[in-house]
Amino acid sequence: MSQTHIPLEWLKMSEEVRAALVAGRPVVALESTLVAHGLPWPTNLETARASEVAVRAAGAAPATIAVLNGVPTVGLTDSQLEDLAQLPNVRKASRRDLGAAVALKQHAATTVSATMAIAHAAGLRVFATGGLGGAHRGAEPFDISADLTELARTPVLVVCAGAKSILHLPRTLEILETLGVPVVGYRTDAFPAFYVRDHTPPLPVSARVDSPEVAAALFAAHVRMGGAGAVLAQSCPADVAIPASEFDAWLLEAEREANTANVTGAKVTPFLLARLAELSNGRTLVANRALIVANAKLAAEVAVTLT
Ligand code: PSU
Ligand code: MN
Repeated sequence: MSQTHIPLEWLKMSEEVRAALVAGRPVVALESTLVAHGLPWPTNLETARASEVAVRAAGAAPATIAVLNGVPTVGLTDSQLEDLAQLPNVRKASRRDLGAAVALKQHAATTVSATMAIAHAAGLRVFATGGLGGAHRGAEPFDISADLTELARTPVLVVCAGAKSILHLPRTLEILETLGVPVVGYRTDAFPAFYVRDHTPPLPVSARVDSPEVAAALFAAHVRMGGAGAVLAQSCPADVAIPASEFDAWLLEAEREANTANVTGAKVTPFLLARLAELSNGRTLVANRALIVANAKLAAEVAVTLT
C-alpha cells in the first residue's frame, strides 16, 4: 500500500506531513479534542508535545489534526497547538460537526470520529488517541459516541488504551462487533479500560497481536477484504494505571454530579474527565498522559512497518 496521495484543496497540510507523504514515509495522526477538552492546561499542551516527540522518535511524522478558522489542518505548528490548548470557545467537533466548523469558520478540536475522517482524506492510515468514545452507562440519557460508527466506515487504525473507563464497555464492544470493527489487543487478551488496566470481569478482544508487524498485517488484511476501521488497544502503563476499586468510587461521584447538573451530550465526557482529575488528586491526569504518549509511540511503530 502506498501512502502517496493527491493533496486535497479543502485541507491544509504542514510541510513536515506533506514531505513525509510525498516521500512515502510514515505519518501518524493525532487528535485535538483531548487537548482542548480532555485535559486541563498545561497537562494538555505537555501531552500533545510529548506525543509528537514519541512519534518522531519512533521514525514517523506526527500530524495533529484540528479545524483552524474553518480550515481542516493536518499537522499543527507548535503555536497552533498552544492556541488550541489555551483558547476558550474551541468547538468540540465530532464527524457531524465538521461541515459546520468549516462553513462557520470556527476553531474546532476534532474527536476520534472527526480526526479519522480528516486523516483518511489526507491519506493517513494510523491514528493514536487516549481512549475511544463508546456507549455510556445507564439507560438515560441515551448516548453512544460517533467514534463507533466512524470506525465502521473509515479505514484508519485507531491505537488507544481501549475505551474510556467512564463508559459501558460490554455494550461498547457489542456495538463494535455489530459494526464489523476488529478490536485487537496489543500484548493483551483483555480489552483495556483506559485509566484502569482491565475491566472486571475481563472482556475478550477479537484478536491479539504481539508485534507492530502483525498489527500492521492484520489491519492491511482487514482493509484488503473490504473492512474499514480497526482498534488496536494496549493497556495503560502499569506504574500509573488506577486500580478499579479506587476508580469506581470516583466515577460514581462524578456521575452523580453530572446528573445533578444536568450535563448531557458532548459535554458529558469532558465533564466526567475533569471531575475525575479533581476527585483523584490528579492521578487520572498522570495515567491519561502516560497512556496517550504510549499509544503515540505504538502507532508510530505500526505506521513504520505499514509503510
Ligand atoms: N482520549 C482521551 N481524552 C479524550 C478523548 C480521547 O484520553 O478527551 C476524546 C476523543 O476525542 C473521543 C472523545 O473521540 O473523547 C469522546 O467524546 P464523546 O464521548 O462525546 O463521543
Ligand atoms: Mn455522546
